[in-house]
Amino acid sequence: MALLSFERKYRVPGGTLVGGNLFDFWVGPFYVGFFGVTTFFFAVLGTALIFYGAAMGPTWDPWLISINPPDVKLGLGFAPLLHGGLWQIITVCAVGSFISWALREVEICRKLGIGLHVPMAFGVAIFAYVTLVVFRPILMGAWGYAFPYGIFSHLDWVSNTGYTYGNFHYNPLHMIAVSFFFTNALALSLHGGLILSAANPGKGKVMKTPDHEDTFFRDLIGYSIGTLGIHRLGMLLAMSAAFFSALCIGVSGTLYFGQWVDWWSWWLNLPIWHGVHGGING
Ligand code: 07D
Ligand code: 07D
Ligand code: U10
Repeated sequence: MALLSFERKYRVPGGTLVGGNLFDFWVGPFYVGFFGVTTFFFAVLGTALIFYGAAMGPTWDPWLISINPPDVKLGLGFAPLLHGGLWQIITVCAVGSFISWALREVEICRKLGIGLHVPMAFGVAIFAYVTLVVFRPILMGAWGYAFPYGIFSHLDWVSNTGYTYGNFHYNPLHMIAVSFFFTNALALSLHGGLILSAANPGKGKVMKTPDHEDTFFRDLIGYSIGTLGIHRLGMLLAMSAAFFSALCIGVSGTLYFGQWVDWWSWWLNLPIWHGVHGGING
């Protein structure tokens, strides 16, 4: 079915979670719905507050604008507007708009009668963000441990926070997250490459089929995960990457306080070689 006639068939009332038919309409290509209104409200307010904070700050250089969380000394209290209060309201707006966006995705899925996989996947990204700016600061006792809203300043935060725990690369959950990110890129490039290779066999030749795709990987590595399977794998890899990211930072400063390299002493202390003359520990 052509896109425009499909849209006419599907653009009918129903499937909303909140608001009944009240916001059940489209503006141009965008479905609105109750959560479109709340997304719009939070996003406009949050962005306006970032501009207000920039106007109060020392620079309009987009790389350097930074809306900072309150000082660690404040703990978990409300901060004065220009000393972290703006950051707190902007954080409420960000969480509000991300969750609204996910619920708007849910409403669109319900209208179309498809599964909720896309909002579930986005939910993991939201979980990572909320871990950084809400869960971890609460567990550590101060909003000041969250990251600042600025392009360069948030990079400084990542670097400083990393070195607070020595070499962050030794964080085993960071290793798992990084490996999932790398595997995700490998899987997407293999998948994109395979589909394009079957779709483009060369000028004047007929497009190839999923049988060709299956056979390529059977010939190459002895196994094909299949046309549906590769999408399941992709979703799993991507969600795991963000999930283990949330865990790796979530435990730093809440469950684990030392240098990550020291965490590995359990390995050196395994009875197999611990205290063995000439072994790892001398
Ligand atoms: C391509 C989809 C489009 C989204 C884009 C981002 C804004 C911010 C606001 C100035 C893949 C739009 C940007 C709305 C403007 C203000 C106040 C997604 C695509 C194009 N980061 N980060 C970037 C965010 C964190 C890190 C770029 C957001 C953590 C490193 C962009 C968040 C940590 C590097 C950006 C967030 C961290 C970046 C490109 C939220 C660990 C880079 C992003 C809400 C996760 C890279 C100068 C991109 C860079 C980069 C946005 C959180 C680390 C500005 C919105 C605290 C190491 N981050 N980031 O393409 O060039 O995403 O930085 O959590 O090297 Mg970041
Ligand atoms: C949080 C983004 C959520 C976004 C949302 C949507 C808008 C709308 C609108 C475009 C999670 C936002 C949408 C704003 C935009 C329009 C219209 C995603 C989030 C909800 N690290 N490290 C990670 C690597 C080092 C450190 C994660 C690699 C050093 C710290 C990932 C290397 C030190 C933290 C990762 C490396 C260090 C991390 C990030 C290499 C510094 C974190 C991905 C090769 C000296 C962070 C949850 C992520 C984390 C994190 C990768 C190096 C420190 C696994 C590959 C050794 C402190 N690092 N890292 O989490 O886990 O995405 O955050 O060297 O906090 Mg690391
Ligand atoms: C995939 C796929 C596949 C496809 C695909 C794709 C994955 C095989 C079939 C999709 C992939 C691509 C297209 C590739 C490119 C994508 C990326 C690289 C990902 C990153 C994407 C981007 C960077 C683009 C981001 C763009 C966005 C988010 C759009 C920006 C949108 C807006 C600014 C409007 C947002 C809409 C909202 C909030 C809801 C509706 C609201 C409005 C229309 C605005 C008007 C508001 C109202 C009418 C409500 C009134 C509001 C009120 C009362 C509030 C008032 C408040 C005040 C403060 C005034 O696998 O298959 O192909 O294509």
